[in-house]
Amino acid sequence: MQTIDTGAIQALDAAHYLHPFTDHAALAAAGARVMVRGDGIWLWDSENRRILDAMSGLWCVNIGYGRQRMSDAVYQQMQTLPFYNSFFNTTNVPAVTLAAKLVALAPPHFNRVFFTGSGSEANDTIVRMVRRYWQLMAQPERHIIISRVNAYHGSTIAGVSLGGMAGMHAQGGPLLPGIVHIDQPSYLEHGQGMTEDEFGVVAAGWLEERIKTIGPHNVAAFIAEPVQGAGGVIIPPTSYWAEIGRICDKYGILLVADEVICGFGRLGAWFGSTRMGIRPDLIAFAKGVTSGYIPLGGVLVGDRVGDVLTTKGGDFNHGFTYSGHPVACAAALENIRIIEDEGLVTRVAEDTGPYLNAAFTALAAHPLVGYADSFGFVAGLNLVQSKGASVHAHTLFDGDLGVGMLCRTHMFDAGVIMRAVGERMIIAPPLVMTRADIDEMIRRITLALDATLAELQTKGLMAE
Ligand code: PXG
Repeated sequence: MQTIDTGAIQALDAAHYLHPFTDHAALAAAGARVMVRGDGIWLWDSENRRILDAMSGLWCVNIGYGRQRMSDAVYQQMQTLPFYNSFFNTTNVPAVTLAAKLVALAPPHFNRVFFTGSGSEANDTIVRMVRRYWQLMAQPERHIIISRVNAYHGSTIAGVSLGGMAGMHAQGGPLLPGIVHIDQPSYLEHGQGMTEDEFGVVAAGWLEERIKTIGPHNVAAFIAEPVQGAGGVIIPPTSYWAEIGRICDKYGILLVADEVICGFGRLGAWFGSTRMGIRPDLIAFAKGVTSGYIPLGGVLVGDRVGDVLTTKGGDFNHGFTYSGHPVACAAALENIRIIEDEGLVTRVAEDTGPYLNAAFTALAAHPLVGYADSFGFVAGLNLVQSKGASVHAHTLFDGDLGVGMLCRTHMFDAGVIMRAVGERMIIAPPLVMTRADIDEMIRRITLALDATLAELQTKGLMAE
């Protein structure tokens, strides 16, 4: 085992390394946690603490850490052809093979793939592609893309504009024009007085209202995550997506599914759209396509757009140096083979997903938990100050108290990584988790909830 001088790394980190989404003064004061090693669902930090990674890195390490087959596949491709571009009438074997494999896994109307280096670039590509499509269809006035409040679509300028994160918008302006947002289908936030299915139809209706306000002839596309991830694992009611599909069809609007988190087994299907009954025209993917071992993203292009892009107008003037990177594509191919060989998609759909659902939703019995839900291998629970007769009658914590962050620290102390989105605590565990692993994760989460409750009681922050 390699010995690491934690203090020295932290000092260099504070001096030179700008982290994503980070308050650097606070980080420098606290010192960064130094991750050193991973194996399966476990991580080790530089102090040799073993931590159960219930977030799969950042929603991506679907096959778990330390897979020899991945190292071998990448090593072999690096030795054969570490890089070549796909411009100038050139291609490479891993990119072609992966494109064909993705098409085979996707719903039948998908026959083409555009590769990028990340999820943000995938969504930038979607904006370029949607605009080009309507230009080629001689309807360039269709330029407005409708997205949702609290959506996350990346951090490039198109990504931040498509996304609905207030904090990012506040720092990112002026944003890309021609993007508007409707509310998210959060039953907890907006569903009072309705059943979940009634609420799903109401929430989808917000799309139709907005289309009518803008004028359908001006609307290019609607983009959404099948289940909102970074926004706090917002699982829409079953009725929502069917109604969204009907509305997009009615007005001829392109439907874009951002599957950067939901793809590659996370929701118990190769693509979350399938599980949610969505029939998208375009799919953004990244993360789980390589389980994060090497960066890769892309867009699966349905025939409605693909047939137009490839038969009209000559060049589509868009692409990246690393589009179809052979090493990244080789990593994706091996990752997909591992998912297939181990039957992980079916396992999540039929075995570990339902098992997680039963164990996780039972956490709602904890005095601090007002609501807990899951879908496939994403889950979230809401911390509440006191419980009322229904989920809409709980007393919520004042956001300024930072209760979510406090709980996150207790999670880490209990040796489990969980994300806090306000007072909603979320997980997206590696798909390789067994039932026993799930039990161990829930045991650690429960310990941390108990510790959080004890601290809140000591501070007088729980209701009497
Ligand atoms: N779409 C979705 C749905 C995502 O979750 C992106 C696009 C952008 O992907 P790249 O590869 O450009 O990061 C994402 C990324 C969080 C968190 O805090 C989530 C993401 C990224 C960073 C933080 O949960 N998702």
